[in-house]
Amino acid sequence: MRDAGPVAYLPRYDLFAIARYAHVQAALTNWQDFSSARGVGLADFAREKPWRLPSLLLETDPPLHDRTRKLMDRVLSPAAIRALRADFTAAADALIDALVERGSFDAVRDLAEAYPLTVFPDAVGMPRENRRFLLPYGNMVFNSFGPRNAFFEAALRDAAPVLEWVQAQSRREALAPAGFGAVIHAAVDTGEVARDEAEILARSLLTAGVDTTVNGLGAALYCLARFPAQFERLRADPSLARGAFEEAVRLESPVQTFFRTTVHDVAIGRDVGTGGKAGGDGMTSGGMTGDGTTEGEETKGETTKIETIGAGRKVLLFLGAANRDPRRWEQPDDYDITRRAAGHVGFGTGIHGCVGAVLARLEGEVVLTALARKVARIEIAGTPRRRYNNTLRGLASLPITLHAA
Ligand code: OVM
Repeated sequence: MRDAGPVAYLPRYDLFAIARYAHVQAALTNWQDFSSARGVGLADFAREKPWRLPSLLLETDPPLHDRTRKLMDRVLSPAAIRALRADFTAAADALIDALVERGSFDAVRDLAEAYPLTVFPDAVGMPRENRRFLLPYGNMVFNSFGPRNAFFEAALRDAAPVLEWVQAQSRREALAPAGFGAVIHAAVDTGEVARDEAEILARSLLTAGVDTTVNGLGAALYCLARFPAQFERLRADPSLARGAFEEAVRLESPVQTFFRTTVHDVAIGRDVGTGGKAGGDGMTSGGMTGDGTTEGEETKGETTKIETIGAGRKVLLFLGAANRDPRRWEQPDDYDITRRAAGHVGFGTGIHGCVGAVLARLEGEVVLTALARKVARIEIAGTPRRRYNNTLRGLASLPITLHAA
């Protein structure tokens, strides 16, 4: 799809696809042309009723988004995250000690799922019971951004029994007086958000806080297991842990795709340069009408077609493809923990850029630091199994053996 041009049309789902780094980056930072309010999945909320109340964060545009995002920025502020560091580090050290002792285990279930399922609901202020219910719920939501295919239907069946539970956990009464949930609900008292809005914002944490980091940690473990020379470098210098996690998010891109909807005609495909040295933003909007190819343009020896996407069309942004675009990255398919991975779009970018990225990065850092200090070698001990999802890329199972340092 990258090589097909700046934009490709996918007839099966009647949508446009953008897969080159420069154009994905430009679309993500252009909320004026690329709206989130009609849903960031294939379903167009202007035509079909959403299966749940839309997220007040993910599935909104300014000005509503500015108000809710401001609150969530405060909930997940650097200071709030700093306060968690000691507990998150202790939990990572304890878990890795226990797993080294055990030797062989499933890196997905016993580490990538186990770690976020402990530390994240604690930080939110959730009760201990039934935390695993967050997994089928997240799996369902991320499948629901895609077509109503077999993955979607299976995920819906798996999640049906926990839908009511998730809703109940978002309520003020269900959440501890200290924690992210309480901070959201306290904003009702100051009039910043309404009570029903606070519940939907708390739901965002429960939706987006677990499966994402499970697949981020899973990606990092899978990379370190497959690239032993990189794990050696990490062991030699555990301060590379943050970079090792970031590079895994770039390479594997646990969240592969998100949709936007054009609010008017949008022209795509002007020369946006290569290698991130882009001059223009790759987009011009308004004024151009019609559909399909408008004209060809010569740019540095490469003919770039300018296409106009009509108003009200779904556009699929391929974050994973952008993160491996050879126009932007050297040796894009290599896992290199000292690469300058900054600028990757694995956490999105722009006004909808991941609000929880600071927390994800803390989880990645402390888990990889513990591995670097306590483990001499990570051995793949069985056949990894993929978990297929319409949005997420990750594994259902990764049998490994840890050899103690
Ligand atoms: C939300 C939400 C749900 C899924 C993903 C996400 C990656 C946010 O409910 O706000 O961001």
